[in-house]
Formats: sequence, structure tokens, C-alpha cells
Amino acid sequence: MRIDIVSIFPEYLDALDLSLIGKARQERLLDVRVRDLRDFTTDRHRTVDDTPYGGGAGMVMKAEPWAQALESVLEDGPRRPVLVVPSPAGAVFDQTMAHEFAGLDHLVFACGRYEGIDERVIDWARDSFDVRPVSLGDYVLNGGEVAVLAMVEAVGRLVPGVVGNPASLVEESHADGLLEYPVYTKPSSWRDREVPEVLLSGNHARIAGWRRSEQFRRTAERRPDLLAEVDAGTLGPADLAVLGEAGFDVVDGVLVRSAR
Ligand code: JAH
Repeated sequence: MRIDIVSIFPEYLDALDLSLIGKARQERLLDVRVRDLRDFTTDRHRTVDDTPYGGGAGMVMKAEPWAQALESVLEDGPRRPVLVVPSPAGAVFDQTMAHEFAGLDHLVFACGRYEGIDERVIDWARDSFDVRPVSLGDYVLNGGEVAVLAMVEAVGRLVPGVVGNPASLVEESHADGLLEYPVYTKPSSWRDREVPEVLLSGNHARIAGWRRSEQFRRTAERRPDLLAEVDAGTLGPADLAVLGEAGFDVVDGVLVRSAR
């Protein structure tokens, strides 16, 4: 998979040389290329920003350096890449989107700074890219670079061969729409705190049942919004019991917060 990243702070992306993603790049599973937006300016000061039309605080990224940078990305590489533009005004990135992006031949990330990029660039880019404004959640960063680090890690690890043991991809958080169960390792007793007895029992059916209950308990407590997506028809008596304790009931085939 080919990934291009355009930024005025290319050093921010040096973290992609490390760990799992760095190894995948060495192994040529991921072809990540970082470009400096200022290399596509033509003035002495390498200017990338200017004041906003209509007034207001802050600066806006100028259109022409972006057009030059994105045209250079199109010069070599697969046709009609997806252009991801990190923005608090984007659609929220999730594991489903990560899987979708992991199936692509060519992903391009445009890291904005300041108050964002001149909107005409986003419209112009639709001629040659599938443009996707994407948010990581409802908070504001100083620019898109940190969001791109998160997305490249989430997407890259789903590319076949990048994660050594593919079983660890299906078992983990969000694979089944629920939060992960709690995990423990040795010693079994630590500072007067014990590992739950069931995990030492060697009874694999009991362990699987306990873990599933813990997933429902945690999800109800921390992310009740996720339970709306659970198909109530797939729930067994043990699931319904733990969800009942956590304040959820099935009404007309959907999970709802219990009355009172
Ligand atoms: C801020 C350009 N939802 C995470 C996120 C993503 C991008 C930005 N902020 C937050 C951002 C300023 C300029 C992008």
C-alpha cells in the first residue's frame, strides 16, 4: 500500500519510522512518503498561509502550494487515490473506516495547520481524488499531523502481513462492537489484589463466558452508545442478565436503558 503525507512539519511523521509501522516499511509492505508543503512554494519566504477573507482570528493555508503538492503526488502512483483531510469538521474515523482505507492501493493525507486549508483546494481535489474530511473526535488539535499518525497506525496494522499474528486483529477491542474484557498477568496476587479466580480455573467455557459478560458490563458503563448497534437477537440469557444489572433491557428487539 502506498501512503503519501503532505505537511509543513514533516519531522512530526518521523514516528512512522518506528515500531510495527517502521518494520512494515522496511519490509516494503507499506510505502510511506512524506512531503514538505513548503517545497511547493515559489516565493523567497516559502509562504504557506495568509489572512482569511471575511475577517476573523488566525490564518488560512494558501491554495496554490497545496495544488502543486497534490499534483506532485498524482505524478507517480495509482490512479484516483483517497485524499484524507483531518479536520474537526470531518466524519468521525472508526474501525470500519480503518478497514475500508486498509483495502486501498493509495492513500494521501493532507495535514492542515492554522484555521485550515482554503476550501477551494478541497473542491478542486475532487476532480482527481476521492476526498474524505475525517475527524478523530470532538476536540481541536493544532494541525492534522497527530491525527495522521493515529490513522496511519490504525490502517497500517490492518494491511495483510503488517501484524504478525492476524488472530490478534479479530479478538481485539471494537472487532465485535464491544469494548475489550480486562486482562491480567503474573503474579496472581499483587499488592493484595487477586486475579479473578475464573481465569485460574482452566475451564475455558467459563472463562469465555466471564470475558463476554465483562465486555457487556464495561460497554454499558463506559460506552452505552455502542450498545444501540448490538443485535439483541444474538444475546443469550447470561448476556441479558449482565445487561439487566448494568441498566439495559431489550424492548421490541433493541437494547434500551431501563426505566427509573
Ligand atoms: C486542527 C487542521 N479530531 C481531531 C482533529 C483533526 C484535525 C485537527 N484538529 C483535530 C486540525 C487545526 C488545523 C486540523
